[in-house]
Amino acid sequence: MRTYLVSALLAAAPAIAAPFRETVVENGSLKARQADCPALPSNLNVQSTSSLPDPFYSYAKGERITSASEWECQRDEIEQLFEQYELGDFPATVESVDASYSGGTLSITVNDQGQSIQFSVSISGGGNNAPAIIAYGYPSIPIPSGVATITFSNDDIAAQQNTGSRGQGKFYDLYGSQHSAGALTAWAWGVDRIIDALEQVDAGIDPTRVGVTGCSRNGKGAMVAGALVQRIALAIPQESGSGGAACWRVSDWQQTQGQNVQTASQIITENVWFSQRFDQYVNNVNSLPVDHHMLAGMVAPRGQYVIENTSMEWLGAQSTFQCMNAAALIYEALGVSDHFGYSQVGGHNHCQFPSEQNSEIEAFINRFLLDQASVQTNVMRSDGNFNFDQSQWAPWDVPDLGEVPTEKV
Ligand code: MCU
Repeated sequence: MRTYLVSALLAAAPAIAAPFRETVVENGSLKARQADCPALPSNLNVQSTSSLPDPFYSYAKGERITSASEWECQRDEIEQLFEQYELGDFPATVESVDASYSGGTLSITVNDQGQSIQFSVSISGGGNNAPAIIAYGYPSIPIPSGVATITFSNDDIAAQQNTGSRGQGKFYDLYGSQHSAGALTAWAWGVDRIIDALEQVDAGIDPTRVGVTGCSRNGKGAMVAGALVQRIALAIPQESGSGGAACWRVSDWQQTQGQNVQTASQIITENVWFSQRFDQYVNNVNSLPVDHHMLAGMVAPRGQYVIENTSMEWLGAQSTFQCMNAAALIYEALGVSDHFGYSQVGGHNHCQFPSEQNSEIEAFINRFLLDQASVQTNVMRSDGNFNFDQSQWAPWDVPDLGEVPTEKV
């Protein structure tokens, strides 16, 4: 059992204007706001917009960003907006994490604010510093040999039975049932702690090569974990639909076209995935300063392969297509278009991975978890009859920000 005191390291860490904050404190769960990022004004003056908000506009600066060196602060600003409008607070640091590993079980104790909680995940197929994929619930994608599977019972961290699950689960045992975080945020916090634990004990896993996946409600979770946990190298949200790869604005528009699609106003009546802060916006999503192209964009420049299913009307097939095409523009602006893939194939049941996507997912895993830098990961496709309507949904200019520095390409 090893204890790792993040707060001690934080105190010792000089205030470095590092391009990526994980590099400030090694092996830690540091997620402090960058002191050198311009602060968000207390009054945002959000302009209502029926198209997707401009992801390059900085409220803190009062203008658009123009260079990749500004991306870290912009990503951080977008995170603050998501926390404030949809997700609730993502606890920045924890006091300490204790971890032990034995017989395929990684046991994790998190101590914070005078409380502690314990949870464990099971690891199969690791060893010798292998990469791994954290699967929410169970994996419903093919995971190749050479890549371990870490099974994460995310429901233990935050329950998701129905709206009565609000404030239930280990996250809330630690932080109180009134904490603003919705379940998606609480699960991402759990992922952050799993990586803390992998950094502390030798569980046969390389903590710098960890992906995350989940399907459906857990697919929403996988996208949010990729967005909030910057130590995740590859996000693979599968059939996440509304609340994940769909944009609220496009889903509302689809509903006006007579489709039976999940919208913001419905989703908060179904479950506790989002913070209660979101409730006041669901009937007027045009007033949100964000939409989910920006959630997916927060993963940039890290790897992301988004899987959707054209046969599921409820997920918002058109919405995820438009939304993820807009997200791809964020990767494009950063000069890393091929770090993002979108693949939408129907004709199969929900959460059943069709074999025709095998080569795509393999490519993303090979490139971002198995360090095969030369593998081609250009994927943007749908078997639906859709065209990206950029002038309707993403009418802003895509700047050439220059390439953002990345470790894994
Ligand atoms: C696609 O994710 C959800 C969806 O948001 C819900 O409306 C539906 O009830 O359940 C889906 C799911 O998680 O299916 C397993």
